[in-house]
Amino acid sequence: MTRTAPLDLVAIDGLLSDEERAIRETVRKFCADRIRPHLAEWFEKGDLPARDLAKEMGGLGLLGMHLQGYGAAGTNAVSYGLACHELEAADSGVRSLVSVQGSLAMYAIYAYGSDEQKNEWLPRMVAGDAIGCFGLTEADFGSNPGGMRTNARKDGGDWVLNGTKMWITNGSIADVAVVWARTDEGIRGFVVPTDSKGFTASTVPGKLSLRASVTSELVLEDVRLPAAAVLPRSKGLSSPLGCLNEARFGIIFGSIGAGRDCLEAAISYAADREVFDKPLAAYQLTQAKLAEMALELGKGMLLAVHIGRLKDAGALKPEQVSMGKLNNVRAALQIAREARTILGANGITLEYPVLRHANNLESVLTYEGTSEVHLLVIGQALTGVGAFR
Ligand code: TGC
Ligand code: FAD
Repeated sequence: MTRTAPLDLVAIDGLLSDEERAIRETVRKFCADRIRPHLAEWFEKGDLPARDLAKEMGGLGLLGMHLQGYGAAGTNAVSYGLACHELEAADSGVRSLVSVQGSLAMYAIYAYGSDEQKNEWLPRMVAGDAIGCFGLTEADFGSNPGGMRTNARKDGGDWVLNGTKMWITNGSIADVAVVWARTDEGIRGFVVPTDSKGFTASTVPGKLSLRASVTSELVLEDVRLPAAAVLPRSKGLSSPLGCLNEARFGIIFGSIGAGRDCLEAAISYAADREVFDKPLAAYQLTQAKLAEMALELGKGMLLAVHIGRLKDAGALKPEQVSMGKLNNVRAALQIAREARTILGANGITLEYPVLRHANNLESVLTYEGTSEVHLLVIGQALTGVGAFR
C-alpha cells in the first residue's frame, strides 16, 4: 500500500506558488544536511554553533528574508513562514535564532530605526555577520511588559540605561541588543551595541526546553549611549508589540512544522515496530491516533497559509495572529505528546525527535504570548472588553 504524506492529505502544495515551494525545498535540504545530523548533540550540550549557522543562513537569504532592501531576500510572508516551518521541523531553537534575528531585532530597526541605524546594522544582520537580540521581558514583567522597570534617562546629550532583561534569546552571543526601556516620553526602543560599557549578558542555566538555543539575562548598569541610539519612530508599548506580531507570525508556520516532524516520526515508527506479532500501524487505536494528529496538522497548516495570505495582502490583524499562534502551538504540542506514546520507551530518547520537540514546544507555548494572553486577545476582539487586568 502507498502512504500519503500528512500535509498531502490537505493538498497543501496546491496552495503554494512554484517559488514558495522552491524556497521550502531549499530550507528543507539545508536542515537535512546541516542541522538535523547535529540536533541531538546540540540539545544534549545545551548549545549550538549560532555564529556559524547565522553566517550560513545569511548566505541562504534566511535572515530578515521578508524585509525589503539592505541586501534582504525580500520574499513574501508565506515564503518566510514556510522557511520557519522547515527550520522548526528540525528544532524550535533553530527557528528561534532566525525569528529573533529577522522578526524582532532586525524588524525593530527596520520599522522604527533611523536611516543611520538601518544602514549600520541591517546589511550585517542580513548576512549573519552581526547577531541581534530583543530585550523586552523582565523577570517580573513577562506577559505584562508595560510594567517594565528598565529605564532610560536623558543626561546632557546622552541616554543612560539601567535595568535587567530576562529570558533573552541570543542575548549572550549578540552584537547588538534592541532594548525596550521606560523614558519620560513612554516606552522606547534603543539600539545597544553589546560592547557598550555597563552592558553584560549571561546564559540562563538549567533549561529543560529549547536547549539548542541561547537564552540569556541582560544587565544594563549606567549604559551611556549617544542621543542617536533611540529608535526614533518607537513610541509606546505598541512599538515592541508590533515586532511581536512579526515573530508570532513565524511561529504559526514554525510550530506546525515541529508537529509535522513528530507525526512523520510516529508513522514511520509504527510501520516498522511489531507488537503482538504485527506492525503497530495495523492497529485501529494507532491509526485513530495518527488520523487525529493529521487532522490537527492539516487544519493548522491551512490556517497558517490563510494567515500568510492575509499578511501578504496587508490585511492581517493582531487577533488573527493570536488565533494562529494559540491554535498551532497547542496543536503541535498535542501531536508531539501523542506521537511520543506511539514510540513507547524509544520516544523518550534523543534518537527520535518527539520528546525534544515536545519539550521545545513548552517554551513556544509560553514565549511570544502565553496561551492565556492569546485567549484574552481573542476574547477582547470578540467582546470589545479587555480582561488583562
Ligand atoms: P494595551 O493597552 O492593550 O496596548 C498598548 C498599546 O499597544 C497597542 N497594541 C498593539 N500594537 C501592535 N500590535 C499588537 N499586537 C498590539 N496589541 C496592542 C494598543 O493598541 C496600544 O496602543 P496605544 O497607541 O493606544 O498605546 O497593552 P497591555 O499593557 O494591556 O498589554 C496587552 C498584552 C497583554 C496583549 C501585551 O502586553 C502582550 O502581548 N503581552 C505578551 C508579551 C509577549 O508576548 N512577550 C514576548 C517577548 S519576545 C519573545 O518572547 C521572544 S521568544 C523567541 C522567539 O520569538 O523565537
Ligand atoms: P508570566 O507572565 O509570569 O505568566 C505566568 C502564568 O500567568 C502564565 O500561564 C500566564 O499566561 C499567566 N498570566 C499572566 N497574565 C495573566 C492574565 N492577565 N490573566 C490570566 N493569566 C495570566 N522575551 C524577550 O523579550 N525576548 C526574547 O528573546 C525571549 N526569548 C525567550 C526564550 C525562551 C526559551 C523563553 C522561555 C522565554 C523567552 N522570552 C523572551 C520571554 C517570554 O516572552 C516570556 O516568558 C513570556 O512572555 C511569559 O512571561 P513570564 O514567563 O514572565 O510568565
